[in-house]
Amino acid sequence: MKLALPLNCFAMLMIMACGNPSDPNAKGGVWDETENGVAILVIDPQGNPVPNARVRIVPEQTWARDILSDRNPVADSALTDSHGQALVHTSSWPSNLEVESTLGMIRESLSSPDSARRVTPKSPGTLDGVLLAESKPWPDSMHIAGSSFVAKVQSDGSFHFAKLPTSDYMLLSVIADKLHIVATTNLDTSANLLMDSLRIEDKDSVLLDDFEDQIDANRFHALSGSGWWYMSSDSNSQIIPSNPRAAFVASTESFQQGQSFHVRFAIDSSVAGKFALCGFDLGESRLTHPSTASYDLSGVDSISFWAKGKGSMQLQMNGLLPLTSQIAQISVAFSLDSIWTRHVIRPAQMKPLRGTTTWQELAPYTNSFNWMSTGEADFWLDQIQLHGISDSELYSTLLRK
Ligand SMILES: [Ca+2]
Repeated sequence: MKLALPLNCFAMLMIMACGNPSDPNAKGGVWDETENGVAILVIDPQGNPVPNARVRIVPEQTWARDILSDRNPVADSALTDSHGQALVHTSSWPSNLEVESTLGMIRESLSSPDSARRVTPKSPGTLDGVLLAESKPWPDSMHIAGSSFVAKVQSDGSFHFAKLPTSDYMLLSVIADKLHIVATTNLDTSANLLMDSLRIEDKDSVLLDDFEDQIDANRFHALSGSGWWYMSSDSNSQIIPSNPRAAFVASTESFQQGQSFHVRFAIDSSVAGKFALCGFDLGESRLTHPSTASYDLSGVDSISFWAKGKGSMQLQMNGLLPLTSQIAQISVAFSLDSIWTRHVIRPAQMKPLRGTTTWQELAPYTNSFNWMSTGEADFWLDQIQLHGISDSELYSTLLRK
């Protein structure tokens, strides 16, 4: 999670402060109480406490089960007191914190209990959507993954979220007792977002990323977590720019006038063994342990992406084989053209990178994709797609009871 580091650091500092016996403000008891929850302080931008703010906590692990069972996914809720403080409890992590007050709203993902969470609500946005007639019969309601937010689908196929905090969101509906992914989006403060012509169907492909948002994770981040990352053989082998988010480029060179991923590989290829790679996890699977997070790609019949630039690249697919707990990799080499070119990779083209793992062995346990170069390369990338599988199938482990 992109927010994890600064927030955890903040929590650590607060815990240290609480633990100092000479600190007159020490409140060890609060920490005891929040071993299974969050102590929250809601303040306005001037630092004044916000009383009567509604605080809710929604565990990610039980969210799908609760929605499919027609139960409220909120584990606990409370109102802030006159000091702007409230306690909410859960023993299930990660969980999402939702705060709603007259001042506005805020939503945060927490990976562990927190004894001193300090938040300032901001103006909410709205989200309106319209389902296409051909998607009939329409579901009764539209849910937002990992949240308490739900909107009724009207008889004309429209739905309306009157107030939502800034966040990235995944919209889902229950159809025939299964959760289906409808769309992903991200909402800014005070924005009024309209998503029309929404389709509910089991598509036979998954658009993993088109780089049209500013989130340095694949399009399913709101459900699965995950991010774009770099890795290199040594500190002199680099990918530029060094921050993946700075690599999202909207220019006349981008794919179909949109936003694309553009980096330069700066690698001294005269020295053997040097490389750099950029890639993303299909999901962190915050619901299991990160080291066992994998997704079943057995149904995938091809992987496609658009690329251009200069240099030689490899697409690599990585997984963790459960029997041996070994990281397995398969890969395919391709050259970059100066014009946007669609690359379609079929399973048979992917060869073992280390050892003898085949596509058939690795596909059920895939956890990430990356693009690697062992020399200088100018690399544009867009429209990364899996074919032969739907998004709801790919993330089915996160969408069932
Ligand atoms: Ca794009």
